[in-house]
Amino acid sequence: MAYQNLIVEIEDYTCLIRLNRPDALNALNSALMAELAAAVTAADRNDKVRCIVITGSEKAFAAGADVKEMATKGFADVFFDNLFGPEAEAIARCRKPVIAAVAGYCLGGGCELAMICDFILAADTAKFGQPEINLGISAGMGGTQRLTRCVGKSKSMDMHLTGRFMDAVEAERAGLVSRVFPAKSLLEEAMKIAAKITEKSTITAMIVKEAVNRAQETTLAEGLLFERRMFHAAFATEDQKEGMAAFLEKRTPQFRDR
Ligand code: CO8
Repeated sequence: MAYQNLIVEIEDYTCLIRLNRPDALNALNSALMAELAAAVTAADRNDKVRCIVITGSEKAFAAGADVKEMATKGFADVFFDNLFGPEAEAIARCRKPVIAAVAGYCLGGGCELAMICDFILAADTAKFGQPEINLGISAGMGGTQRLTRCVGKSKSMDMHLTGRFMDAVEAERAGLVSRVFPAKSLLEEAMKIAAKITEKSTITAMIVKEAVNRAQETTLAEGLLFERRMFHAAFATEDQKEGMAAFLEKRTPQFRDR
């Protein structure tokens, strides 16, 4: 598929998706979101992909939903369009690991998109924020829910109510970001981390993703039971036999996703 707002490359089992609206700081318009949902869904179904990296430019991961596109819309327009709901859900439904590599502005819908990903790597230039309140709206693609689960109620309220930006150091301290790199090496480091993930059994990586996500969505008792059952299920895979045999034989495992 030819994309107008993305650059998509697949190499060595990693699908790199670059948001590409440089004139608008990668603002998320309907066309970009539809392409992104399609690209992530295609990568999820592609046997040549084991990990996905979503990134933007040096200046911006994404400066939010496209204000120019939204400004004149009324309630009925966004309600019947279900603005960005299906696209966000399609990205969240991806079963393979998805990494956000964030440099520069990561605001509003951009921050929400990064939080839909499984973890966030940040450049030291990254600025996170939910400034929707300045536009007379609230977050609408998961910000009030995911940021709160991520950084706790107090900091989430602060971010949403003041619209202030959080730098990479604060974001890492707060648990929004897993690691911070110098801006120049962000993408290289993100691709190295993706490559590490592609060496694992993709079946196991997908089980891990499902189980960790359960922690956000269910009770501790249900989550623990789900984890234990998935742990038991892993013993039905050839990759478990290979992983344990390789450990005992002091060699690198050759996973076959079976
Ligand atoms: N939408 C559209 N265009 C944008 C956006 C945006 N969010 N952000 C930047 N741009 C455009 C600017 O209009 C400008 O274009 P032009 O040159 O044609 O005027 C270009 O990008 C460069 O921007 P600036 O000149 O403003 O660059 P600065 O470096 O001076 O400032 C900032 C950078 C601070 C990032 C500034 O651009 C800014 O504040 N942007 C808006 C940030 C914002 O409010 N984001 C939240 C948007 S609302 C949202 O995300 C809702 C999410 C819910 C979606 C789900 C719906 C259900």
